[in-house]
Amino acid sequence: MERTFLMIKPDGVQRGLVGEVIRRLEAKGFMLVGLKLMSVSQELAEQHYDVHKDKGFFKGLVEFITSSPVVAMVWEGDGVVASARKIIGATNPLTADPGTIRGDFGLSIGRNLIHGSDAVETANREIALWFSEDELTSWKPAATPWLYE
Ligand code: D4T
Repeated sequence: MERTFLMIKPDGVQRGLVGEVIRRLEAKGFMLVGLKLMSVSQELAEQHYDVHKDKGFFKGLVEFITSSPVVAMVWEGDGVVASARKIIGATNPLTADPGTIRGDFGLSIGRNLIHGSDAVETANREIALWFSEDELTSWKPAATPWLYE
């Protein structure tokens, strides 16, 4: 089954939106298989955003992500990578559709509340970066037959 890495950024945690984010993904039917509140080291932040290391916003982004705790999560389900990106919404919260997390709660690109892996390969890399195998739990929700044909 497909897995994705989601991270509620410091603004989402500070604004008390952790429950709201988890509620939306649970209500959709996705399964939580890993969850932790943590402070992010400089090294982890730089590795996570390695693809952006030459961009002008990289330094500020790393400072922001390391400034206050985040909630790191792994979610599982058919098509979860692309679907979670839709639930999260466009990178810029001002243009993100209403009904998405960023569209409903955000105002600026540098405070866009949550990260979601952009492809299955990225998800696998990010899950391995943020979680050890023994921090992930495989389980079968009782609702599974009511979610999948
Ligand atoms: P993430 O990776 O956080 O899920 O965001 P996106 O996938 O939607 O967007 P991204 O990779 O292009 O950007 C990563 C991260 O950098 C911040 N950012 C981005 C920023 O502060 N200024 C900018 O100009 C851009 C493009 C926001 C998300």
